[in-house]
Amino acid sequence: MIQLRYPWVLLALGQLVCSFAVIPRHQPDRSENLGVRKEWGEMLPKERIGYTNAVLCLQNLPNQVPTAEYPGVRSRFDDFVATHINYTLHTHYSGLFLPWHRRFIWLWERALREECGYQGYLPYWDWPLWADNLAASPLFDGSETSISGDGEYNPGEQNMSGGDVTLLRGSGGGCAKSGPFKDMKVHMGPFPGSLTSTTEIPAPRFEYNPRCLNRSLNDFVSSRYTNSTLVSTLMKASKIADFQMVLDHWPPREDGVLGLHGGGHFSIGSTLQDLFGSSQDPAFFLHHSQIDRLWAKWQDAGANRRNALNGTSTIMNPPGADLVTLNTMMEFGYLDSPRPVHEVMSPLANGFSYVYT
Ligand SMILES: *[C@@H]1O[C@H](CO)[C@@H](O)[C@H](O)[C@H]1NC(C)=O
Ligand SMILES: *[C@@H]1O[C@H](CO)[C@@H](O)[C@H](O)[C@H]1NC(C)=O
Ligand SMILES: *[C@@H]1O[C@H](CO)[C@@H](O)[C@H](O)[C@H]1NC(C)=O
Ligand SMILES: *[C@@H]1O[C@H](CO)[C@@H](O)[C@H](O)[C@H]1NC(C)=O
Ligand SMILES: *[C@@H]1O[C@H](CO)[C@@H](O)[C@H](O)[C@H]1NC(C)=O
Ligand SMILES: [Cu+2]
Repeated sequence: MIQLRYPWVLLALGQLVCSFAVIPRHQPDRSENLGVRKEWGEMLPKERIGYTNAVLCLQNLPNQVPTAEYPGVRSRFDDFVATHINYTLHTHYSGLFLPWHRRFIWLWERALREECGYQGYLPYWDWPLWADNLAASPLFDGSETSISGDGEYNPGEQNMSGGDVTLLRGSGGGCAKSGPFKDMKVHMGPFPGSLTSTTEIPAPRFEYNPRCLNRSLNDFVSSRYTNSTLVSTLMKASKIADFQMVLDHWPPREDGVLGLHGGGHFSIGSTLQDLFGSSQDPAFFLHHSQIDRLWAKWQDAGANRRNALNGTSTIMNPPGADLVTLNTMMEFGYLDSPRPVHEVMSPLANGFSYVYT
């Protein structure tokens, strides 16, 4: 048995949480066309191929993050990988999780459109539709119109255990066998499963370590941790602290021990499971699009939700960490200038102009 990665590891660390509630003010930005982000299965086959071709295009464009300082960065795609690694310790299990990832995936969508000629918008992975059979989903069926499916069967892949919970191994555990990302290389990681510091990015940091996209579809995990019951529990949260808890299972609960966020990461294989390096699996952006979608719908569904925040700007909210407010600045390294949290609280303001189906 190997130790489960981040959802368990982090339980050892302390926490401190807090929250804000501000009156919603929600003005659509009329200066841009409205983008409609669709579920993968709703997109036409040629639209799906348009998306995956644009991702492959980013993997072939030159990086802007300097390789001299960040040796693993070899493409424009890797600019996003290094940025995610660089800010992981601020933007996960913290008050910045939702706001930071909203802008991060929007920057990704913009790069696909502006640098690779993608005509559509960011798709999302609606977990419950396929939670009982990932391999049958249009996302992970391994066809040319998927985002690649299962990996080669790896007899060495182990069940995972943490606390008193065991997750059975998935059906792959090796390189993605087919589909558009069969031959892609990830360049950074893997990162250790245990977090030993909340302030230092662990080795291998930004080292160059080329390998394949590693997949292991895992219906055991998806059916228990990304199903419709959990999504409806999420949407019934009355406070942002509860919403974040159902996403990230804090504190641990038997009926949702990974949280929906961790559940998605653990459903697809070791590349997506890596807390720091997970954005190397193209499924990352569709997973986070779904998280952003549910947050946007939740924000729309009640007074005082639009600007609600809870947590600090450090992973696991250790005592003494800075509380996140609407004026907290978020950093994006080489991808964007720093942005205050208040700029991202609506998908229809401050340069954002998108809705979800
Ligand atoms: C954040 O949420 C937690 C859990 O509900 C709560 O105890 C805490 O008071 C909140 N923080 C603030 C500042 O409201
Ligand atoms: C995983 O756990 C199941 C159920 O306990 C068991 O049947 C199986 O042998 C285990 N597999 C491995 C690889 O440990
Ligand atoms: C896939 O990931 C697993 C878990 O980290 C690892 O044991 C295995 O060697 C990897 N397979 C390949 C082909 O990279
Ligand atoms: C979702 O999973 C939980 C366990 O995590 C289970 O209690 C519930 O029945 C499941 N719901 C569906 C629709 O499968
Ligand atoms: C990493 O973060 C530091 C501190 O904000 C910043 O100076 C640096 O440019 C960032 N690097 C990347 C690749 O994002
Ligand atoms: Cu992330």
